[in-house]
Amino acid sequence: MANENEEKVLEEAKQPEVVNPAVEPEEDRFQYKKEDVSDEKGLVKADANYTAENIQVLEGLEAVRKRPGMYIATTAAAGLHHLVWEIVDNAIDEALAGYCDDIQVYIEPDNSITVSDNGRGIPVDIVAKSGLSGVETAYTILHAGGKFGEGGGYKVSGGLHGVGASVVNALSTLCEVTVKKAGGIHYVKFVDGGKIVEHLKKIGDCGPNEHGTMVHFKPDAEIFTETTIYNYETIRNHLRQMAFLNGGVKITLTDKRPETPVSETFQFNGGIREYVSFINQGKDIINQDVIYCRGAEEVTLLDGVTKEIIYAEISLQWTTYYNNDGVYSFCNNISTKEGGTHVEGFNIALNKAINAYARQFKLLEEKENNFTTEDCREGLTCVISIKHPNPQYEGQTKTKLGNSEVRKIVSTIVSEHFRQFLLEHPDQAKAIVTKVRSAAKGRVAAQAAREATRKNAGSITTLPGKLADCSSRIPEECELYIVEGNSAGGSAKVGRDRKTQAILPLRGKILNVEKATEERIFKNAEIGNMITAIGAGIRDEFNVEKIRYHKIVIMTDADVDGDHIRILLLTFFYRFMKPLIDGGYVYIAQPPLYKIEYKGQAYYAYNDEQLEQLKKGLQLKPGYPFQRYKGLGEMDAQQLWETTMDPAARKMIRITVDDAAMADKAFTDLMGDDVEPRRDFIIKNAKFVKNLDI
Ligand code: TSJ
Repeated sequence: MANENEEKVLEEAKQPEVVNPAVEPEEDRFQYKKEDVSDEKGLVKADANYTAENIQVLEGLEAVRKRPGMYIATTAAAGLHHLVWEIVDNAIDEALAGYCDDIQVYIEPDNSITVSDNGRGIPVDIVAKSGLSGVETAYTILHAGGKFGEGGGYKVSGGLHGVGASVVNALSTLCEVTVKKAGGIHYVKFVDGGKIVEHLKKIGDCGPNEHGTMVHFKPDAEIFTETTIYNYETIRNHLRQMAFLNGGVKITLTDKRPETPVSETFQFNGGIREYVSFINQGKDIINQDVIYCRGAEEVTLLDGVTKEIIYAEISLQWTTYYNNDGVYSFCNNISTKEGGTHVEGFNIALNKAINAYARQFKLLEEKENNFTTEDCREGLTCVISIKHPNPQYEGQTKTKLGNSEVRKIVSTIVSEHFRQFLLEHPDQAKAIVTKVRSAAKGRVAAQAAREATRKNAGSITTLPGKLADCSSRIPEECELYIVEGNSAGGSAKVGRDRKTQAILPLRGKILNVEKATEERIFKNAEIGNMITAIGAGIRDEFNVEKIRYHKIVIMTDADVDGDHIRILLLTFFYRFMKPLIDGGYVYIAQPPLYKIEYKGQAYYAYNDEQLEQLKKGLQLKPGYPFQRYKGLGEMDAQQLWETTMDPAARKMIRITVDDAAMADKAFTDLMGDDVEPRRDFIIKNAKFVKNLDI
């Protein structure tokens, strides 16, 4: 379409004149009402063309700026990243509609973001409803969603963060959209939270077969007050997950901030099958072939007329592990952390199919009880991904899928494919049933030990003898130090603040809970002590409201053994008291690595850089002696308090898990028998460890 024609259409539709914020006071434009038009107010004549509707548009974006929390939940780092997810989602939708297979994401040197795709390009012609071009509709009308053109599938990414490109615009100081389509390059630019600089305009020609959308935005530092710096790992993990969940789509991330840009490409033609393989990397596998189930069903929406299709995909594979939290579920590419009807449907079908198969082939005797769902899920890694036109979310964090029709759809699909797989692969089927059977046996055996542990949990009289408890009973102010070795434990007991700090020394290494059976875990004294001291039970029965300490601090030596113990402890908390990690109650103490004595005064350094700074600051001669701590035991009580335990002076690392799948994999890598991966613990954990000064 020719440029002049477009401009004519715009004119005819009585579009607002372009406003140049450089020459106009911004406040006036936002507060402007029709009856206020007057030269005295210093408004340029062009403003008279504003219609009520257009004002609403602007006010809409202003509302987002006033209360950003309503639209992106947080203006902290997570919110900053949500802007990227939102824009990328739009490109992924285009890929799901079948029109795009290449998405590029750039972190620009100034921490702005560029996302481009090779899709059809956002429609550039006028949308009847808004009277604006498709591009401007998407960018200025709240919840315009993806339907700014005709046809095409439903917008999949309409869930938690599917807030619309307009929200990104509202929260950015700069937003540029370039669309290549039908031989033309079209461009529009917004500034200062969505103020249009000049209407969408054809700025050049492109080849007749060239098409795509490119968006560049810079988040507003006035909104994102905590940080405007993007985290490479966070973006990388999210894009990798998107590539797994949308098999075949190629997503490239390039970080242009380093001198030499860093680039990674994700494309998984196997989709969620490869996702399961990825999560299971390094684990011993029960069934070599990842089982894959997929199907779709047409439903009529609440209006009784519109027909839409619900898609479901499930892939699963068992490992020899003992965990039963390996089910990762998604709706419209959003993680449903609290599960929901899709997971329920899966559980039902899984349980029925395994029991039916076991009975049919006499792997389960007539007199024996059915396997439970818990038995079936031990060691199972499973990804459930559904696409739903009208998802309903429930639960505390609104991450639980509520649509009841989904239960049946998923269970039917899983039943069909899974039963067929079992029949076609008798060896793998038998291996699965054997695994499930051993889980059932373990469950019965663990029951007794579990009973015993539960009876003890929470009662003060039975607190472990090794625990030096604090005197306060206010969990919010109480801290539990879990200390490697008896000698360091002794120093900690003497040096601590007795009112708020409790000490639990650990003797040697604790059990690797990921490799041990549940029965052995319950019989392990060190683990029993921790469960009792924390006092809130474990697993399903864990009640975070009952924890006796709001800070659980792991204090180990800065050596390989210390690393190992720390990882074992984290694995234990992750597997048995996950809400403790989710709630940010777990910390790692940071003891100093070096001490310099100078003029009767002790100086500490926590890393090599600090050591160098210290030497410089004190103007020490080369060769001036300093002590390198090999373990906590080398510090006396006073030193331990001053450097590591005194809340006023200490530094600790707070553990957070923001991606269960990632964490599970990291733990598994670290659990391996190689020393190397364990050594890189802190580096690897950059994924889910946040530095915090406390
Ligand atoms: F919205 C947005 F700006 F955030 C954005 C949209 C950002 C990015 C990176 C890509 C996209 C986008 C939108 N890519 N592709 C599309 N496609 C459409 O908007 C589109 C194109 C054609 C038709 C049609 O029916 O002809 C329909 C749609 C929804």
